[in-house]
Formats: sequence, structure tokens, C-alpha cells
Amino acid sequence: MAARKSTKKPNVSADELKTYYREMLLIRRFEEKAGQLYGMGLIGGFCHLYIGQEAVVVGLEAAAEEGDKRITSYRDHGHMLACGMDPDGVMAELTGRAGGYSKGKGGSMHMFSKEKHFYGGHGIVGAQVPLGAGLAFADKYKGNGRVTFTYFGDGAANQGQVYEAFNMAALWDLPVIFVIENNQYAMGTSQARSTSTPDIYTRGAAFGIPGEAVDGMNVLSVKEAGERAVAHCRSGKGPYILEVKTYRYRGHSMSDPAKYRTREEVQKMRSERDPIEQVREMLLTGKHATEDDLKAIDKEIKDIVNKSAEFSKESPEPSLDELWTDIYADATDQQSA
Ligand SMILES: Cc1ncc(C[n+]2csc(CCOP(=O)(O)OP(=O)(O)O)c2C)c(N)n1
Ligand SMILES: [Mg+2]
Repeated sequence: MAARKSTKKPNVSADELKTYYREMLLIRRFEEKAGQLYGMGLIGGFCHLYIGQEAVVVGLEAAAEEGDKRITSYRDHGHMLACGMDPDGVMAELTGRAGGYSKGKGGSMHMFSKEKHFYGGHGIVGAQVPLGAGLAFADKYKGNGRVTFTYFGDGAANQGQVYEAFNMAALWDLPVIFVIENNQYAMGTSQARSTSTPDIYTRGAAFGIPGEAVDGMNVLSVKEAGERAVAHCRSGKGPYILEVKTYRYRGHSMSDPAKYRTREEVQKMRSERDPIEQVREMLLTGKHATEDDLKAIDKEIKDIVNKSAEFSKESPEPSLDELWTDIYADATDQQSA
């Protein structure tokens, strides 16, 4: 089945559209800046950019409520920004500085926020999927009505632990939304070369988990599908699968020359399906905003991102004492916990 396209005229206010525009643009500009800082040698280690996939997290966050949880892979900066984490703290973590979310000790793949219920940032492909089911188990146990968004890629969807997690989540009716961000590639391997079915969400049927494919380049379609998934989980019916068909414009990570696909393929997606351009078009043609209004938003976002880059350069390196903190809970911690 092709991703479900919204056929009806979108029932969306000008303010809502502007919010999505702003949030997606923040991710895009932030990631472009991270790419620049990486090129300048200010960011070390791995760095996986989210450019092209912005509508996925922005659409799903629009369907989330306060207290809902999210967990994802190493391609995680977009998820952090979309759930409201501070761009300064995220960028400073990328540059390994004390002002970062993990005090400069985690880097791109290892950031967390208790306040925003963001549980990482995981470098082992698929590892976050059982963890996400576990978070949902905790919420079910507490009966607090929260849902967990558990994001993973098309490549991760071929991991065995994903299906162990599906089984337990279905068995115990856990309030977890399994979000497959199908960007068509797992490193240099296309979905066609690695995956037996073009519609990964259908694999939930073996466990009795409903699901659907979603046009992941259209933020409104993502939000609509997110609302269906959230309603299902919150009403106690158990897990739900959203396979969000998306695309990454950049290489797998900063060290990927992306020789496995043509420039034309990327260019076609950018010019015909770009998620930010689609909302820009809706704002302009619906006369919800003028070119000048959009320029003002662009400037506002550019300022936020530039400020985060300045902060991430000026924030000090972690002190040596930090080598001994946040490692294991010691006996004193446990007594006071
Ligand atoms: C268990 C494990 N195997 C292999 C790798 C190396 N690896 C890192 S990312 C990746 C591809 C994952 O692709 P996908 O799940 O589609 O996510 P995307 O990078 O497209 O967001 C692989 C094989 C790893 N990190 N962990
Ligand atoms: Mg992928």
C-alpha cells in the first residue's frame, strides 16, 4: 500500500502552519550548522544529520501531550529540538562542552532530558525498541495514561529484538507507538536490497498490532496519523505501528560520500517533496503569510541557531573531575535514592 495521502483540504489554522514551518526550519538550520561545525573540526566522533526527515518528528510531536515519552536512534538531534530541548545545550553537547546536555561527555548519540521525557540517543541499531516498550510498560503499570514514541529506521526493522518487543508489547497491550522512519536506506543499503517487503508496517499483523504507512514528507499527514496512533494507545488498545515514508538528503553520517544513490534521486525529492517547502507553499497560497512574514521567521531561526553555535564554542571543555561523575551509582547514591 502506498502511504496514505490526505485527500481532504487540510483543516489547519495559520498559526498551526507557522508553528510547523518554524519547528521544521529550526531542525534544518540547526543540522546545517552542525554540519558546518563538524567540517571545521569542532565536532568529533559520529554525527548523523536529520535533514529531509523534519516532518516526521514535528508532525508526531504535534500529536503528543505533556508527559508522553520519546526514544530514538543516533539520528536524534531533530527529536530533541522537536520535543523542546534547548538548542544551546544540544549544540554544546555536539562540540563536547560542559554546557551540553551530557556535560560534554556524550556527544551526538548520547543525550537525554528527564524534563522533556527524551530517553536518547542510542547507537546500537534497534536497541531502543525494547527500551521503548519498557518505558511504555512502566506507564501502563503506573496507569498514568502516557504513551511512548519509539522511533527506529528501516534497517533497524530487520533486527530480531524488534519482533521480541512487538510480541511483548502486543501481549501486554503496552501504550507504545512504534515509529518506523523509513528513509529508504540503512547506511549504503537501499530498502529494496535489504528488506523482503516494501511495507514494513504489515509485519505487525503477525502480532496483532495494527499499523499504517504515512507520507512522511507531509507534516499534516504525519500529524493526522499520529493522532490516530495516540488515540489507539491511550484508550488501552495496545501498540500501534506508523511506518513513515521519508528521505534523508545527506549521507548516513558525516563520513558517508553517498555513492550508492544518484544526485538526481536526491534532487528530485528535494525539489518535489521537501517538507518545509510544502508548508511554505500552503502558507503563501492560502494567504496565511507573506514573503516578508516568512523572512522574519527565517531570521528568528537563524538567530537561535547562530546563538547555539556561539554558545557551543564558548562553553568550556569539561573539567577533568567530570571523568568521575555519572558513571555508576555508588553506595551513597543508592542510600539517598
Ligand atoms: C547492532 C548494530 N549493527 C550495525 C550497526 C552499524 N550501523 C549503524 S547505523 C546502521 C544502519 C541503520 O539504518 P536505519 O535503521 O535505516 O536508520 P537510518 O540510519 O537510516 O536512520 C548500521 C548498520 C550498529 N550501529 N549496530
Ligand atoms: Mg534508514
